[in-house]
Amino acid sequence: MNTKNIKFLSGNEALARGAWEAGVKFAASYPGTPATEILESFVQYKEVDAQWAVNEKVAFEVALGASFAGVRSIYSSKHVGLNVAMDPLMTSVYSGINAGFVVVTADEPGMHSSQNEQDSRLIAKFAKAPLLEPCSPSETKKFIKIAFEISEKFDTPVLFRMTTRVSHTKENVEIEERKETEQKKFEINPPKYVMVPANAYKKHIALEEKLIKLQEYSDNSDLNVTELKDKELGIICDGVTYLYVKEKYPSASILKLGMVYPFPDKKIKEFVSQVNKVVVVEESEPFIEEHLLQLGIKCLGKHYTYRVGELKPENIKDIIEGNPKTDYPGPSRKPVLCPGCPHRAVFVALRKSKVIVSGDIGCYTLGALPPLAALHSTICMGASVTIFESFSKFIGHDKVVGVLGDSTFVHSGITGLINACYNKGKGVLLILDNGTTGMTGAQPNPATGVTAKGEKTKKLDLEAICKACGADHVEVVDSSSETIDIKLKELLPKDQLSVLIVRYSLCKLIDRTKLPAPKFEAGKCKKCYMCVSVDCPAIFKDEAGNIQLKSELCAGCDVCVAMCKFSALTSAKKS
Ligand SMILES: Cc1ncc(C[n+]2csc(CCOP(=O)(O)OP(=O)(O)O)c2C)c(N)n1
Repeated sequence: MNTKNIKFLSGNEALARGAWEAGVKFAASYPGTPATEILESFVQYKEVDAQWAVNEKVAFEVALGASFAGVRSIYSSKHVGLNVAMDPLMTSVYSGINAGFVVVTADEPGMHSSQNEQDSRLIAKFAKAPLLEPCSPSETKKFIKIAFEISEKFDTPVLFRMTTRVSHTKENVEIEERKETEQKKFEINPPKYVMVPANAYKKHIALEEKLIKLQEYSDNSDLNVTELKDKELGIICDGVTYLYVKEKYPSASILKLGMVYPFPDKKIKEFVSQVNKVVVVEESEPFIEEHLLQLGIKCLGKHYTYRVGELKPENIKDIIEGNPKTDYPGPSRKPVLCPGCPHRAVFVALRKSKVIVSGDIGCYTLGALPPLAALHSTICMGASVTIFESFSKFIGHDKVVGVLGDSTFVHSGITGLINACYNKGKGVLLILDNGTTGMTGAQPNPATGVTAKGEKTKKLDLEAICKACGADHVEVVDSSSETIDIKLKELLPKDQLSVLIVRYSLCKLIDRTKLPAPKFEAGKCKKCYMCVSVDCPAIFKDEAGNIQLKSELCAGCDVCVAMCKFSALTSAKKS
């Protein structure tokens, strides 16, 4: 092997590399674990116009538009992101594409950083789109190229399912040259591109016929591989599970599905006829298992307990022996806001005010955890504003506050704010504007004024847009607890909808500017523990009940200093 042609790549990096080699010219995404690094990897390729879109629906549509315009194009997001893009997905399978179009969804079994676990294989069946699923970074690079070929051969978007382990595992991957693709002409063709009922009806008939052809392809494709060994045990699996099975049952016969939908029915039946016991080993939902049952094939699937959480190599034996899962491992450590995070002071003020807080998804969701415990609902991106509208109507606008970040506001908060203003909602909405998409690793968004490629661009004026949405009062404030406290007291009783844009000069984590840690005088400490109630990793109570301040972790925000009534903690900035 020529080592010059080898790169140590994660699954996400291999995916971007493979798509680049396949001549992709456009990539759009919205950040989200475990998919974020896909778009971040595309940024390095000058031939690819790579963009962070404002949300996944927009990302999907601009990418589909690029395909219609004639260039190979790719969409990527985390699993819940595809929910946001479901509307265009469901109809783009009717219209079909022009140049190859691949839709990547990165599922997160175990939800290390998500609000739920979803199995996107079910979306393939629902949307009637083919779905490919690799087991490793090398296979990801190989499969993504095939995905573009399938897309063009069958005139369809192709779903490409990654999972956390495949996205984030690294291995040596053989790299190849880019194969440039000619831009295809966009032919005006309303029966194909205009999905009104009369056209869509015909397209639905065509789609059903296309699925039969895709099933034939799946049956004949090398993406689905039979490995016949010991005929006592035949295992059907897909994705990373294949590697676990190989590790634990190296002598078993295996049918590995790389094209999971449409199912290769003939290959499945043939495999089953050659082995004595059939077991399906799959992560998340019993997608393959249920299909086998539909085909009338007797097989052992997994106990329902394995639908929750990641599948681990050590689970394989229990699944094959039909044992339920007995442990649901919890998170290994409590997530916490970074030292110096300006969100902290806001939640200290919200906790003090005793308001009910409808929250959202971002770093600030950590304000829900004790001891801050000042965020009381989180469902999906943008839902802080809409739930806040109903809270304010049915609980009282002087008792509730909505909180979301700048990226989330642009993603799906704006429509909620228009709705709240239009429908006469009242109360106080806080937009925590740290100028970045912090939670997913500080990607720029329209309120940052920088593109994915790091170029300066038009910066969204949050104040102007809130006013245009219909907010009665819009004000930019700093993030100190005192300011938030004063503003809440002033604005909550008012019969109006107020938006407070809590603007931080810079997210301290990204800025890395460290201000001096406060001084701590143990002799003055009365052990009231108010300082540790701000939930900062830099200040904590030791086993003996004494306060410990780790100055090497401290970012000098002084939120703990403000909590100390006995002057045991004093700001180093003042002296
Ligand atoms: C539909 C969907 N897309 C993406 C994500 C991943 N995600 C979680 S929070 C977040 C945005 C956070 O940015 P912001 O609202 O500015 O808050 P910050 O983390 O900077 O405080 C993203 C992209 C998600 N959970 N759901």
